[in-house]
Amino acid sequence: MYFQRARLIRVELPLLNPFKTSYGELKNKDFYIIELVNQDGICGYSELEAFPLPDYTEETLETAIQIIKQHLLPIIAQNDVSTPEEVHQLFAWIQGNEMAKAAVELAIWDVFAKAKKKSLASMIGATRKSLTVGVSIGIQSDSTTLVKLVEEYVDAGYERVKLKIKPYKDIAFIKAVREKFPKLSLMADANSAYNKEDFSLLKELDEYDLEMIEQPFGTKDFVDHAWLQKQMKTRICLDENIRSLADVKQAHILGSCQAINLKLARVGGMFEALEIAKYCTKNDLLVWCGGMLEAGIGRAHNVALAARTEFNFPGDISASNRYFHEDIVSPAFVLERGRLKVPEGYGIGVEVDFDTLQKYTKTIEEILLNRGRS
Ligand code: OSB
Ligand code: MG
Repeated sequence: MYFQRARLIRVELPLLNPFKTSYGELKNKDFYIIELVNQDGICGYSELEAFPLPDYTEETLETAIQIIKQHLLPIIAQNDVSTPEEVHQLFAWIQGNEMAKAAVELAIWDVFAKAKKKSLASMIGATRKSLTVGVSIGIQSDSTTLVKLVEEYVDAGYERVKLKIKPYKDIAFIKAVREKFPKLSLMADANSAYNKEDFSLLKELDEYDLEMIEQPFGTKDFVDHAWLQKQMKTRICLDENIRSLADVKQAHILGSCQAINLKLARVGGMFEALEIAKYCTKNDLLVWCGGMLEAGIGRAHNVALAARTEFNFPGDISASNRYFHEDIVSPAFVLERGRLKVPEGYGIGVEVDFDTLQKYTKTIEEILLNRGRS
């Protein structure tokens, strides 16, 4: 297979509510849609999930789109690709830049699935028809507001709730939610806001029967996380630390965590994600599918991944209406009795809704990839 052209569509989709983490606040979902077209005119789609600021990982939308234009698309223009797995190898000499790589690789997976007339889920060996899912809730002004919000999501059918925390926006919030919902599957995500000196706060959190505490310490730290995990009943989950299978192995061998938040964008795409999921299952690490406020295309990729049997814990894969007033795919993802359906159509199984997309499109750049080919 070879690719004729690409389109890079810059999109700014307003969030229904600002999303606040320990390190910042987002009001929009700023992203690019990558469209790749093969020699037969089959179109594949993905989202570039990097953020405007280098605050979650090093990449930004600007750095990632440059890597895509200057390095990744030229590789795709110069090489025939006979399986989507090959893409990972073609990109391997480029260090880091996982979100840029994932964006191109995932669009290619979509093209291959469509060319084979298969759903992306079946193409990657995923067998579930529907998924139970969770919701991630940003830091709120006070615990009364938070408890009300949790109630709305529980009523909507979400089976697991993740609360963003940071020092002193933690114990009182978790306590209030836990008192109101004694049996709820509940967890906390610190996005690296703590360090060893905050041990007493984390030890207090250990008493609220949380499913896990996600990424308490720094994004490059494996040693202090291992120190912490040894002293906590609650599972530690790593998110920002995990860019590759090698990181998962290191975390496992050192005992830095008992759970892995797996995000396609953060590990460079589907090939690496599948390797990680298999490794986790083999080594008794809980693996679950995280989220990056994806719009419908990214959400579809996540749903396909989480439909594999390695994923036995509800992902951060909520319905389209958790973040957006309208989604850019049709049909949008809806929660039905607490579950999301795994699309069965070819490829990602949802259509890009270009009428809606147009309203939120900032720029479109087209890049020809088949110069010099007949
Ligand atoms: O840390 O998991 C995270 C969103 C953006 C960046 C990082 C994270 C998140 C979320 C939201 O927690 C997950 C989602 O609902 O998409
Ligand atoms: Mg996280």
